[in-house]
Amino acid sequence: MLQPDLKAEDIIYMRRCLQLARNGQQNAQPNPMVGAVVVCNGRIIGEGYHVRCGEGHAEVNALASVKQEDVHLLKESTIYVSLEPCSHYGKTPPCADLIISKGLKRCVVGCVDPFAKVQGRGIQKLRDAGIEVTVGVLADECRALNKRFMTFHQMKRPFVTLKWARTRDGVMGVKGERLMISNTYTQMLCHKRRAEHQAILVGRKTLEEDAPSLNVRLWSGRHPQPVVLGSNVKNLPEGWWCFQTVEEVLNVLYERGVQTLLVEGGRTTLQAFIDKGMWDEAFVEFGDFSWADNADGKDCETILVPTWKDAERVEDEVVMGRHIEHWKHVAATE
Ligand code: AOF
Ligand code: ZN
Repeated sequence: MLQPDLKAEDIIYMRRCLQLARNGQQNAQPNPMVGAVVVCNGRIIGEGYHVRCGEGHAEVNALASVKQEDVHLLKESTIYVSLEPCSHYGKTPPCADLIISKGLKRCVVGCVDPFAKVQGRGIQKLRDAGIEVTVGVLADECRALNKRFMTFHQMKRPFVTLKWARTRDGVMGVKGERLMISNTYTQMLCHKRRAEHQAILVGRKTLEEDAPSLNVRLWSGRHPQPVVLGSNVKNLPEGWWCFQTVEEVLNVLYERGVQTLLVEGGRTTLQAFIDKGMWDEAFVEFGDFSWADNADGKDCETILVPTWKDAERVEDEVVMGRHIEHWKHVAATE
């Protein structure tokens, strides 16, 4: 439902903010992706986005892009920002102060910044300075764009992504054997996924039996921090972190500022996160065979996929004919 005072042009310019914000996909993290547009009488006179963590925020870049001959128009202009302008001194000075000093007339905000040092204070600062502020234009889309950042700050834990591969008949693994379900293409995607997370976790059994390296080899990007869940872990590799419970994992990662966690199994570990309701998205790769057809009458003990509820299917990713189902936890924050 549209807010009664929502103007059609506000939606158009907020869409532009969202589009600009997405340009920060690779380098803005762990900061959010944010876009900003400066508009005077139906004309965009400046725009920008948050390019890289540590550098200028979207508003700074948008205001810096206004041409010298248009600077006098700022007093009649509206600045659109997909996230509330900040009010704190972080790596950069507060954007709310900049907007006030430039004398803008109006500010349209997509959604409130959940970061504890901001949380509405940027909006308040602008209002106190006499700037007309509209909040909540395309709010759901603005929040969804930064779902990881939002979850981290609102839930005070990392955004948790689960990942597993299964045969058509629901087998994830076979005791005493290595069951290969992924192919070259889906492995590449899996490494891309790793590069998109700050930490990656497996259970003690997976570490001891498979000795996975959990790094990014088939894609280019940063290696996530490897973590193992379990007690009495033997031969913990150098640089790995080890925690005993799901709660401990999430608390410590939050304290250390880790916003995203990829859980790659095995079944017991995945089920532990599901049972605690501590997951946000899941990627399930479907292999192109059934275990039963390939078992050749072998009497092996199979490990079946985890069971869950509150899971909603979003969309499939198809990689060279392989389906990777994408699910989200319906209780999760958007
Ligand atoms: C904005 N506009 O474009 C972004 C904001 O360390 P800093 O100075 O970069 O501040 C990071 C925090 O600022 C981040 O956690 C989030 O609350 C906010 N991000 N704010 O006004 C932007 N990227
Ligand atoms: Zn800012």
